[in-house]
Amino acid sequence: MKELGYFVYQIYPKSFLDTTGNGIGDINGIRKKLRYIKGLGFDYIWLTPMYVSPQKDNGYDVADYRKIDPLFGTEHDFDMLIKEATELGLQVMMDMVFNHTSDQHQWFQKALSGDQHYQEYYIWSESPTTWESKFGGGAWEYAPSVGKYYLHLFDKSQPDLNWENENVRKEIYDIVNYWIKRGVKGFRFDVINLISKRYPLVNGEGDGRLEYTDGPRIHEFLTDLRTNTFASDESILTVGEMSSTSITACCKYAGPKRDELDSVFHFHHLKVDYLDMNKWSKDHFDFEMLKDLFKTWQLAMQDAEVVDTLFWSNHDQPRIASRFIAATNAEEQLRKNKMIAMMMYLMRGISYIYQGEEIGMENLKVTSIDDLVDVESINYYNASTDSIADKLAILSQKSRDNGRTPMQWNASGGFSDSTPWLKQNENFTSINVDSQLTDTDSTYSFYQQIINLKKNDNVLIYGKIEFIDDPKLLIYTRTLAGVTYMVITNVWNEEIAYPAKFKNVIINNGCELSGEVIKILPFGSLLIEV
Ligand code: TEU
Repeated sequence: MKELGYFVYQIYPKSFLDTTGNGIGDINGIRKKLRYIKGLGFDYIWLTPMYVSPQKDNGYDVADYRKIDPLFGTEHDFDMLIKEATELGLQVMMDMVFNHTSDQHQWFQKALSGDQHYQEYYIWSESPTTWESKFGGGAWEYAPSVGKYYLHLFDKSQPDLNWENENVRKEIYDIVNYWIKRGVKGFRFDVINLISKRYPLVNGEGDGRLEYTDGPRIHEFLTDLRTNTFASDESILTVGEMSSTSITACCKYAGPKRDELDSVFHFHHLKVDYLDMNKWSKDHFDFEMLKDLFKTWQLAMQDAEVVDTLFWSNHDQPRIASRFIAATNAEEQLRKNKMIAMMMYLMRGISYIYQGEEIGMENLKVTSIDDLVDVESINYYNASTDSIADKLAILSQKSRDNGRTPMQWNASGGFSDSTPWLKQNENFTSINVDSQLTDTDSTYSFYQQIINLKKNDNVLIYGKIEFIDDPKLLIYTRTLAGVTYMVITNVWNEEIAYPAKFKNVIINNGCELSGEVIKILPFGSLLIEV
């Protein structure tokens, strides 16, 4: 399981670097920064969708799976990106969106104009179920030209594909093989555990998710997908994004036989600040839940020999630097950023770090709904009966756009010469790449240190993980061939004492080690050999 030591850098191209001056990041912007990414120690870059798309959901609404959207550059630019990345030792992972297409995809357009062959590519009903869309509202939309409703688990511009139809599955294999031929060495499959719907379609409980999550034919579909595509190349790394999944299902998706996927993303640990599982709530943090989730999932995945993934952020998440307990000054924030990195990336799994996390980029202060572009955020704003002030406060903590604001490259922003497609966080004057590159005590330098430390230490890559119960601290050990490391992390803005004994100190982030007990400052953390 050599991939346990891999580090993947996630790029959201629209917000990475604009080289044409149109306010939108592009492929040539990514090419310019490949050395920056390699310099941090990464093995892969994961690119979120850049295919032709009307951008209703920022590219997760694909209108042509084989074409790069001119918004991001040319086909040649893309080929050069693959070439240059590969030369630097960075493999390219593409994002494949196969639960749904855009309503602008020619399959759906043909379906709407009465072509029965293509109507069978989608899911239709005359009497829709009560399922809810993940973006709010109902999951069915009436198509007058067809006289039926079509299913859309996401936006109404994202009709769900009918995986029961063998023709659809074959189209998908062809698309994956097309990108393999172009030199892609990794795939992230978007909400892939939602593709098998349970028939006959019934309302089911609540929002209906049990009727299509980890559905009856999912393992068969994934095995067939693998056999017909990436099974041909052992070096291809796959990861499935799993929505509301279970440990049991994940142990099959990425089990030791590897006949489906190599690894999985699951999200329970990123809902510990949802009050009663409601995303649109604020000022909540359940530390016990976070601890239990890490322990339960890490141990279960280790026992089942499943490759887990380690991540705090992506383009759907608010910024981790701003989550959980707030820091009250810059010194605390820096310690918090370092603690956050140690807590996550020294566990067992492939690490995924999202652009900007390595410099501690923070959430936006949303002052008006006009600051935001994200369809999910706007739907929430329009549907919620909370006061405007509450809605803006909640969006400042939870909107997906918090994670999508343009990269902060230097003290003048550095993302684009013109107005960015999404407001840049005004704190770019103090939080930016330039100011951190040469500062050995910066968040950037710490991420670089952690990545290189882990990549060169088999204890941190393969070591057995065990958790030590503590009411206030999150503590775990990694052990291999008689060597044991301990990671101690304090998520609170208060000093905590812990009676640890150690042989060596590997990283000390804000701890006093001189007395009988270790004193851990607010947001402090420690990596020791015990
Ligand atoms: O996201 C899947 C998904 O359901 C969530 O991450 C969702 O955005 C979140 O729960 C909302 O609170 C994937 C993509 O990562 C996302 O950007 C797309 O919008 C979505 O699928 C549809 O393709």
